[in-house]
Amino acid sequence: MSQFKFSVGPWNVSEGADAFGPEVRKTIAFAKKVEQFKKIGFDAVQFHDDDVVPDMNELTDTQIKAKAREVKKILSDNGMVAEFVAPRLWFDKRTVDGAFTSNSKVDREFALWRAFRSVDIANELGCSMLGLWFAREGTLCAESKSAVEGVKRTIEAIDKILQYDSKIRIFIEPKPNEPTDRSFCPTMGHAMAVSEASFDPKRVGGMMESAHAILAGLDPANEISFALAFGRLFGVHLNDQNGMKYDQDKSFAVENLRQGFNQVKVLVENNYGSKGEYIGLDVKAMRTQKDDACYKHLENSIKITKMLEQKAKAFDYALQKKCVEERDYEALEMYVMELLMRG
Ligand code: XUL
Ligand code: MN
Repeated sequence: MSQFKFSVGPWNVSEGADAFGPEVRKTIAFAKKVEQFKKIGFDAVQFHDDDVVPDMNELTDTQIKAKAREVKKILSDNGMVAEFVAPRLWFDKRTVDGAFTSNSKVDREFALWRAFRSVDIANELGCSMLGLWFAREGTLCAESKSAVEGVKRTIEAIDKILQYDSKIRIFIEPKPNEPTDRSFCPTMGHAMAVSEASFDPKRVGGMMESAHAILAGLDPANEISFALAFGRLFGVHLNDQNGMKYDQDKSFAVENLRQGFNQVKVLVENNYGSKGEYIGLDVKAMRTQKDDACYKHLENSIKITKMLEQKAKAFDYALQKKCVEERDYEALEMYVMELLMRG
């Protein structure tokens, strides 16, 4: 039995296009994906605002809410709920130079409009979480923006969202780079500082993505721990990453098994999930996957998480205590290796 419930985004089953080549798999309708997600073992779906309401820039507030209600019905029909809604603040022409931190006032206003509509969509879907991944909040040309102003504008925007809806909770999903070069909010430490500076810190938390932590040269389990120490880990995106390259979103723990184990271990130790939090996955199928095997990365990631959960639950804390008392960390390390390698 697992203590965890899992969530997934519709973008995690994609057509496989990348920066160097076109789509390689057929498009699967949203309702079909939801049906399959449930079969695989997911309980919740993560959304971008326009995953719920395509072409939302062309619609009125009333039309946006009506479309969100249609999506809510698809979720309910499949026994699923929504985990969060994240405004897609990186695709539109008006977000070319960033969103909340754009140098253009009109563009900053557009970004806030999307954030407010995302809150409306979340309310229609029956969830109270807004996700902020600051894709372009930073610089490509270091001298093009003031980083001081950038951080202040980020906090101001968060305060406006908190004021727009007294129930909404916001998570920041930090990432150091890609597509921007230098992010204004690259790590969980930055996310917690922004939270602390906001108008209602208990409503602003962090979401840790393993690949993003690795891209920052940090340990994902310690990034999780940092947010937990503040009581503000609102979500996770478990996945994996082979070194500091482009963002890979590999299946969880397939590259860094011990790091994967330690992420699950700290979640288990801190009773993650007891306040309704999900183990969110943000994993991408390899471009080489064929149509009929395009959910395998999700199935594998759930399976690996549950296997590591069993390992974490079998962890011998008495042995750890003895090793710590004797300061024999070689013995402790070898114990972890044996725990992970035995069947
Ligand atoms: C980007 C990333 C996003 C967010 C949601 O690297 O992880 O998919 O998780 O906007
Ligand atoms: Mn993510």
